[in-house]
Amino acid sequence: MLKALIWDVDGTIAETERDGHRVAFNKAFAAMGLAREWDEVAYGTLLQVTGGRERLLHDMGTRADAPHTAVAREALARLLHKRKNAFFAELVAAGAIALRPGVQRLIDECLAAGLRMAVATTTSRSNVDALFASLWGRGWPTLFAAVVCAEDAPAKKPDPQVYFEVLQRLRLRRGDAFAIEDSPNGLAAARAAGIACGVTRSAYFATAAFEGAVWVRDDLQTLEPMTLDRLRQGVS
Ligand code: XBP
Ligand code: MG
Repeated sequence: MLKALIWDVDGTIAETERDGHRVAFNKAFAAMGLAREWDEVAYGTLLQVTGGRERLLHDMGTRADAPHTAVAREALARLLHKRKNAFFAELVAAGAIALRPGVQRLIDECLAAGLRMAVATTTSRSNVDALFASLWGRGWPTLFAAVVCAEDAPAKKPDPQVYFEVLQRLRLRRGDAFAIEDSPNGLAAARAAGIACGVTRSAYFATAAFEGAVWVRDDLQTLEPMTLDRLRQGVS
């Protein structure tokens, strides 16, 4: 029986990538005097690399103006990532990012049906805290029974580590949970953990293939008022 719904964050709960993280990365580049800007298209390609610091390192690997040693690149990536997350927190605190359609209704329905909510994300904990505080206020932790972030599961999606960690914290088996993701890497992570997964397409993955998803939707608004079976099967 279904006992928990596990949420991805970036792209699933909110469209954070294009209007949040990308903008914040560009502010960090400018603040550190780097002549670099990730436009919307380029950022879409970079999203194949999960993890902001890993994304920065990957980009440096393709640039002639990047530091030459691995140590110097790592140091720059850490600094930029820290600045980026601070800018991201400022952006979301200013209300720049809203919940995606249907998210609140699904959370309300699941909680009313006795399901526990959890989070499985490759983003930093500070980003989750800033975003969720802007969406639900400082009391947001009461909504979720487990929140697993990059610091708790350093092997980023598509690695299933983050999902295994959620299951462990909830003391559930994989068949007791259902995941919601927006990206191929996220779907792959949930599937590798043996967790059934539905996909709500985000802006950057509007045309991606999602083989193995239980269902694929443009957003969660099109999910009919739910029964637990409907959630699993995507029946409407
Ligand atoms: C999200 C990510 C993150 C965010 C930025 O993936 O890959 O890296 O882009 O967050 P998912 P950080 O939606 O699968 O969790 O900069 O903190 O990594
Ligand atoms: Mg995502």
